[in-house]
Amino acid sequence: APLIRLEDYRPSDWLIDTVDLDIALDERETRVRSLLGLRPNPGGQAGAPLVLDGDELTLANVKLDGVALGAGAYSVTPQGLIIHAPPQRGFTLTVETVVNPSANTKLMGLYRSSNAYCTQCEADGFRRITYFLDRPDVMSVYTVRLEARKAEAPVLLSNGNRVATGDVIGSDRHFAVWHDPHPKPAYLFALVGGALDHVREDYVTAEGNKVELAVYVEPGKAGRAGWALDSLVRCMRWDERVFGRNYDLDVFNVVAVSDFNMGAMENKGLNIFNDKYVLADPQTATDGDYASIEAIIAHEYFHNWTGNRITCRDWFQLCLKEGLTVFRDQEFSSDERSRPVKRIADVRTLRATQFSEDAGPLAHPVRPRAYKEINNFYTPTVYEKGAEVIRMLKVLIGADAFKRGMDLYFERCDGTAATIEEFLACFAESSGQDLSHFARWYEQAGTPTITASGRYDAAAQTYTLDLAQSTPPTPGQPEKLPVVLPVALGLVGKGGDLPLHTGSNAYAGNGVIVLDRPSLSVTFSDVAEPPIPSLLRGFSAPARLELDLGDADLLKLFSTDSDSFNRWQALQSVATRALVETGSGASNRVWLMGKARELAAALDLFLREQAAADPAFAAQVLRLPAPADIAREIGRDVDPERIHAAHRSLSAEIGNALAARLATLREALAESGPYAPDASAAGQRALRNEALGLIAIGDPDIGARLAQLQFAGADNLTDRLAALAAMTLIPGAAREELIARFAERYASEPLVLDKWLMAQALIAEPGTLDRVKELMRHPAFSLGNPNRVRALIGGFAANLTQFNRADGAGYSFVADIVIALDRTNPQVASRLLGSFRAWRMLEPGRRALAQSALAMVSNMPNLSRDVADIAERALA
Ligand code: BAL
Ligand code: ZN
Repeated sequence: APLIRLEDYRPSDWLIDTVDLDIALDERETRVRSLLGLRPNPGGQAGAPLVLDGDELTLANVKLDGVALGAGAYSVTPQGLIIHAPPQRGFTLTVETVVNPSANTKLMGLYRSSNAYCTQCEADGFRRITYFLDRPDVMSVYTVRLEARKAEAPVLLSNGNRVATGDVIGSDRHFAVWHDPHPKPAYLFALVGGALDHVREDYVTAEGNKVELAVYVEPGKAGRAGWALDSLVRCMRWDERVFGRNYDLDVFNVVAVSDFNMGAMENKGLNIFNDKYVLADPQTATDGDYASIEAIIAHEYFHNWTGNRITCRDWFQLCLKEGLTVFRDQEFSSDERSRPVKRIADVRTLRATQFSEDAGPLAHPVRPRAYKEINNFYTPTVYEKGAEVIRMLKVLIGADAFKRGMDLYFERCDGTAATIEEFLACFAESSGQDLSHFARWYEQAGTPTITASGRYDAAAQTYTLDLAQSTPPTPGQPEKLPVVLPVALGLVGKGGDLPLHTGSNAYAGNGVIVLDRPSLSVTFSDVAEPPIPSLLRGFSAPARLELDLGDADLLKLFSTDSDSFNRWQALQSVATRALVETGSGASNRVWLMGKARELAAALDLFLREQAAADPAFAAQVLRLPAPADIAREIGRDVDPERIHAAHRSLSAEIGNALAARLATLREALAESGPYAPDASAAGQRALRNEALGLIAIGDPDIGARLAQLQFAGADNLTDRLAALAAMTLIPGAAREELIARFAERYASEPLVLDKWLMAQALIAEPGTLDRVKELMRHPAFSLGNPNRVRALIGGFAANLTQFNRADGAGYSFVADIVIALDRTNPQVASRLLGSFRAWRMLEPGRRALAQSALAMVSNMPNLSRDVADIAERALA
């Protein structure tokens, strides 16, 4: 496949102002008639042929200005349709194609899910519906007529506003016409047809426009659509209040489908969702699901301004809409729930997904410079690190300048396909700051490490902080330059934060040091006592921090820091250090037990005095860093079994030492009243269930009994699933029985059974591979459904010890599935292959086995571009 480079971007030679689609839906032969209003692009190359993209289409006929084109006037290739000598003026092209939605297993373009028709066009699926200039900088006004058998598809939806409906006289068919007045790129096109139930609500925007909101779901599931609708109303209000953004159409529809490659898609006025991120009731969704639904509903809605009205000039600018929109949804969730807890959860995700991507062969900049397959760049780096970059920008220029910059961006770039440069220019202007150095965050891959140490001079009453940064090499970028790191900090004394006095120009004055060079020192004056530095407060930059601070000082920060994030981080740092020492073989179990007792003592005090005040925060504190975090920290010659053993020992010792405290805590937190999904009730459940997990590891007998009781007595899925998860830690007949009971109870609930599949795939025991193979034969599983694959096979690939079995059987199993899946759904296959991203840091035996599994995939003939690209980059 050719390498597509940012530097080769040039504007389209042709523009399409209007698109009139007439689509007659049929299970096997959907006819698409497209009337394009074309004209030469003044910014393009004059006299160029018209090269329309197309993929797996059957062309029925093509007309120019209404006249059929002769055979010599055009060519059809596997990549598209070329009109050799189009007139050098405005003209219309009418193209009729036939597609088979039932045969579309890639879930890109028009396909069937359950009994409905739906589409997914980002990044380049529209070319699988009709021939088109399928690039985001070609923006058109769409009018769409949909027609289908009334019985098969009573609901017909597309983008924009519905302008007509009616019956097709003399047939069993009907139609609907939709018009979207906002010019948009083809990747935002969508249609839905089917027999669907819905819930609806009227909404009036702050500007006074009435909007009909609706959430469509499979028949019989309307009772589970309320939370999504409620979330939609809340995020619309929030966007009006916080970003001054109002909605701009008469309708806003959300549709849930059960076969979907991504989480959801922001098609203009018609968001299509993976049903996992819409459907919720207390019996079939967990607290985590409620929170994800709220966040993803908001994310897709927020795209209406950051993505749709202002879209991307090209796919290299993907972070322009994704990083910014993730930032916006994170802010929304922070305002709706607990800001510190949300930050902790987001940083956990960032480290687990983005830091690990950055540390391996798939590392790439937030704005990649080249790609072979853009679908492989919907990554944690583009999304989550992209959001971190925006967050840093806000810290650097301040909230006011950030807001003015956003307003300027909305005003200046509305209706355009923009670039990162245009985006940053708005903030340079609003802040008066030169952001050219900051822009390096978009170009340079890799996770910087900040090294920090401090010196107190009692005589001079000064404290000097030495900071340095470095970024390890990543593919294609052997040498790294310093980036702009905002280091939010405090100096913590006995009675809390000390005042910060400094004459340094690196000190921004608001508790932030800007580390923008290889190293710098900042001296604080009038420091009356030796302080403990609290650095990177709120995780002010997406970096690793190597802090010259002993465990005793960290534990002091844990109990006294005014920054909640750093309190949590301090304890995590002590635990991480202990697990790295033991997991790398540098220290033994006896030493680890000493550390466990120190941690347990600190936790005991914390739980006694503070857990009740903020259970959600306390739950985060109780959850130790995951074994995969420790593997990444060790970074080389990783032995997953040793890390796992250290993790278990530490957890068991803490669980044992805290047994009484955890039991009391669980009783104090006992559920009162029926289930409610709000953050406060969810926080209590989170803490109770975190405690249950520790008890299960510390004392399996008590843990098993508590888990069984909880399973039997629970009135909601959160608690039942937590009981199942705790039981999976305890081998034996009782576990197998609970697993069986769970499956019986939820036999008709595929999304719940996904969690059941995953819980089993994550069991850290040698029997898991066979169990997973067995589960592939379970009626709940299907290789054809992305959610099922991600739950069972994706779950297994995330199982540190079992995917990385010493005999390599985990690797060959996953590699075989990647190859099989590639024939039907390359996107899901390539995602799964990404599970190998950390292979280079393994000890030599596993490294060789992982490499040969990757090579086996890479050597297969006829691989998709998606899988070939990941295999090639992973092995490079
Ligand atoms: N644009 C793809 C799905 C999302 O990020 O919202
Ligand atoms: Zn998005």
